[in-house]
Amino acid sequence: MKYAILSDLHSHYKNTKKVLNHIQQVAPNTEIIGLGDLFECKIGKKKAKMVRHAKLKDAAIIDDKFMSLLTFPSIIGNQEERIALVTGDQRFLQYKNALEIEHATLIHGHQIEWDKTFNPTFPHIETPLLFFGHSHEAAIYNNGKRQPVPYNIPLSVGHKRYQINVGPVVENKEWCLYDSQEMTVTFMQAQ
Ligand SMILES: [Mn+2]
Repeated sequence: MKYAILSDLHSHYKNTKKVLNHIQQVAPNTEIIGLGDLFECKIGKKKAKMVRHAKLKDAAIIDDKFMSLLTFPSIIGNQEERIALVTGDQRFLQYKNALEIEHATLIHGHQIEWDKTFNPTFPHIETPLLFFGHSHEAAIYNNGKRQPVPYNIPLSVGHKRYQINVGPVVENKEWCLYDSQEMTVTFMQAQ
């Protein structure tokens, strides 16, 4: 089965549309899954500690045009958690913390421990592959060791342990194609 995995949309209509079009073009009939931060919370981390019962329009960037693109399942990101916190709107908590697909675990990445230089310490998981986002930087690690990101070339992952940061939709229009039959991962970028 083929999966198109995308993360960190941050309510960006144009780039999300471009990524979805690119997926449609190069990998039609692919199962699309989001890794969270679908929406942009307008209230910062610090301020959010003090804010409750905010109006949705004051707390998040959400419009019908962008909503109409969200036809695929997603897990939860820190933006959804914060929007739910400051507005009390439970709809933003409808997403799971993690999802397991064939040989792969999907998380947003805010559950990962990041040091000051944004080096992640990965949690122990059952599957060989871990897909995540959050830091807005595509990356691939084999057993925790970082390697250069190959774009547009299917990387054969076999059943080795790889941790894959799919990169952000919002700045870079990036996404990953995962083929669970061939066991390949391809980093993609829409133009
Ligand atoms: Mn994000």
